[in-house]
Amino acid sequence: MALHLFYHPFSSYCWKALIPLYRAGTAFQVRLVNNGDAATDDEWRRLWPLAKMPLLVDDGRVVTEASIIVEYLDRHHPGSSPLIPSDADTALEVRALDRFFDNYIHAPTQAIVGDRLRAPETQDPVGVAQAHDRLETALGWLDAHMDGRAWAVGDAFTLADCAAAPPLFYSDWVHPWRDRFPNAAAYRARLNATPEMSRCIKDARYFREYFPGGAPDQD
Ligand SMILES: N[C@@H](CCC(=O)N[C@@H](CS)C(=O)NCC(=O)O)C(=O)O
Repeated sequence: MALHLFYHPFSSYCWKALIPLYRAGTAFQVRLVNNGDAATDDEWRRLWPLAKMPLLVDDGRVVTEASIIVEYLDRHHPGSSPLIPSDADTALEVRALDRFFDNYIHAPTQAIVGDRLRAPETQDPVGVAQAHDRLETALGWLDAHMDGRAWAVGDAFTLADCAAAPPLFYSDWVHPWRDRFPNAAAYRARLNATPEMSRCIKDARYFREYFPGGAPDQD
C-alpha cells in the first residue's frame, strides 16, 4: 500500500489527519509510533527528525504538518466534497481559521498538558496561566463566530473543521468551558458526532488512563 500514516490514536494532531482519511474512505497503512515498536519509531525519526506526528508518506513522498497533510489528501486522495473551497478568498478564510484553531486553541491546550508531564520543579505556572487566558479569549471569539453557523467557514465541512475538532475536544478536558460558550459547545458536539470524530474518540478511549492529570469521565 502506497499511503502510510505514522500516528498514535490518542494524539490530537493525528486526529486532524485521520478525519479526511476516514471521510474519504482512503485506505492507508497504519504505522503506530510511540507505542513500543522501536523499528517504526526509528523510521519515523529518520523520515522526520523533528519527530512530530502525524507524518504521511505517499509512495515515498514525505508530507509533514497536519494542515499540509489535510491539503495534500484533499488534492491527491479527495473525498466527495473538497476541504479547501475552490473560491480563493473562501479558501483564505478556511486557512485563517485553521491557523486560529492550531495557534489559539490547540497550542495552549498542549501547553497545559505538556506542563503536567514535567517534574514539579520545572513546571511553569506563569505559562500555564497564560495558556488558560489564551484559551478563554479564543473560545470567546469562537463563540461569537459560531453564532448561527454549523461549520467554521460557509456551509460546508472544510480543513478548518478538521483543525477545530481535536482541540475543541481536548481543551474542555483541561479548561472546562462548555457552560460559558454555548455556540462553541454546540459546534464541538456537532463535530464529535461526525462519523470520523466518533471513530477517533472511540479508538482513543483505551488510552485515556494515560492522560496527564487524569481524563474526565466524559467526552
Ligand atoms: N505542528 C505540528 C504539531 C504536531 C504535534 O504537536 N504532534 C504531537 C502529538 S499531538 C507530537 O508529535 N508529539 C510528540 C512529541 O512532541 O514528541 C502539526 O501541525 O502537525
